[in-house]
Amino acid sequence: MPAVSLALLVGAGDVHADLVCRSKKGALSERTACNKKETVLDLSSIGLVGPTGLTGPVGADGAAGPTGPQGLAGPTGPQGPAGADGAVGPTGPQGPAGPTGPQGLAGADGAAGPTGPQGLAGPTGPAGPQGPPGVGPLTTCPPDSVNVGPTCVDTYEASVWDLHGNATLLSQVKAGTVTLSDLAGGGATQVSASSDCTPAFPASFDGTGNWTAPLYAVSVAGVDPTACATWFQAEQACRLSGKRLLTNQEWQAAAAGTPDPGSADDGSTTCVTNSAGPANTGSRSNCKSNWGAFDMVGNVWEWVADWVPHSTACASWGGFSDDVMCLVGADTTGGPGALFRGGDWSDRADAGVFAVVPSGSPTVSGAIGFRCAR
Ligand SMILES: [Ca+2]
Ligand SMILES: [Ca+2]
Repeated sequence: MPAVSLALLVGAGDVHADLVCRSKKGALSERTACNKKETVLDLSSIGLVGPTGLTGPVGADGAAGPTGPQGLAGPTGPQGPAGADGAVGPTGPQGPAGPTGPQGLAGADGAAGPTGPQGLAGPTGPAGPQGPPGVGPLTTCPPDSVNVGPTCVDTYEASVWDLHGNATLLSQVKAGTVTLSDLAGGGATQVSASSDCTPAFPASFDGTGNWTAPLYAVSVAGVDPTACATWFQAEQACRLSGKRLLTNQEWQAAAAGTPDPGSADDGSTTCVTNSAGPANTGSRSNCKSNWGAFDMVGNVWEWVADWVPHSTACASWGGFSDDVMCLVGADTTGGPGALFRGGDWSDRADAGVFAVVPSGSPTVSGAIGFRCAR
């Protein structure tokens, strides 16, 4: 090895040289690395290693390093200014249906429909009220009367009473339940008893029937029947008791079957047809009609409702009956004739169920009484 080159190599004191490289031509150079065409010279092989050389000059800057990793994101910046309004968007989808509205006004009536079928029969209604007396076929009469077909005929000749305002007695009279004891106990007094026609009818119940104080006809046994009554008084006394006079036909019907003793009045059980005076009605047990009415023959004559022309004479029933019959002639001046029936206590043969006299004006009285009916 050349000395100079070696001196250079070891004398320079270059501390940066690590290797000594020798080219193929034998040139030596100190490098940190040898290139491919050089070989590394083993200094130990030559047995010489010099002192550390002087510090070499500053080397050139190195090449730029690779790019570093991305840094952390910075803080969010302030909000920017509002942008311009956008364009109108497309039409949205249809919304849901709203709630149901209130009911509308009623419409006008429609045309009538066809007639429907007949409905079922309704239930039977309650029984109706009792019909008026004498209209229907009554099956039960009040206690003061007997059934004669459709009519309730008083069982006894009428007695007329002043009840002096006793309302209890009046209700009993109208119901047909009053007794002689009730009348006496209730302070009632009889008017115009037939034996002597006293006390007379008062002026407040005179012969015209235009009364101002009421009197009442009653059907009770054991009392002297009232007589000396005009037709008008008899008719009003019946009406005030809720009754009426019998028609001539009704009287005839109710009298049927009554025994006719004529002069053979026994003064005890027979009809009163030949006695000194009237008897209490109902007292002659055998003087009873087929229907149960007493004293329709004799005792006192009895007004009936019917009027006819006032007759002028009496005749007879011929061979049919011995009873009196006065429907003969017509008085053209004397006013009407109201019928009275049956005879009185002194008529003997003239009395009977056919005895009929229309010759009395409705305003006469005498031995004429009456009976009522419903
Ligand atoms: Ca009589
Ligand atoms: Ca007779």
